[in-house]
Amino acid sequence: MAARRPAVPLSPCPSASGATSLPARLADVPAIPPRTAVRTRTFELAEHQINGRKMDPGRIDAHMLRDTTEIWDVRSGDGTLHSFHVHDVQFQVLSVDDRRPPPHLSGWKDTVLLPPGTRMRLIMRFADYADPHRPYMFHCHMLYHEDQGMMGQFLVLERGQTPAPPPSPGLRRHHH
Ligand SMILES: [Cu+2]
Repeated sequence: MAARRPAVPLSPCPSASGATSLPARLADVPAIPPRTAVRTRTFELAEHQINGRKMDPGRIDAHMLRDTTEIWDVRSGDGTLHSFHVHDVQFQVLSVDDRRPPPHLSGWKDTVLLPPGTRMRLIMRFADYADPHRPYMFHCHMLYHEDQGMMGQFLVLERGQTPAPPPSPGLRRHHH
């Protein structure tokens, strides 16, 4: 089969009259109302730990019921740049240091950058994928930090489910 190559020089797309301008309105992001949150959890990232604990595959740090909404109050507490990444859900940023988030933090996120001393309130709904055996991770996404243990795990449960004991560490996989 003949190799396909782009024309040289490239010509503009036939309908390119508005191609360099963004539409006035991008995707709608329906705000998750804070009053729907059933609890607030606090996470301080410092010294390669979260809330003073390193990742332990044998410890579940939080459980929540499927179909509930929570606020996670996250802070970089050691004068270092961190980030915060949550598996399973996408979240919205309610506030950055008690102010409304800037435009680039107003959409759906799965990771936020946490400058030193910064506090962000995140809101998330655990809408899917309850499983008493398989926890989800949350962690700083700087590889060195997470590898040092700046990570925790949570289980999403159906009403009436009880958490299974965590499997042995050798059976566990984590992907970023
Ligand atoms: Cu970090």
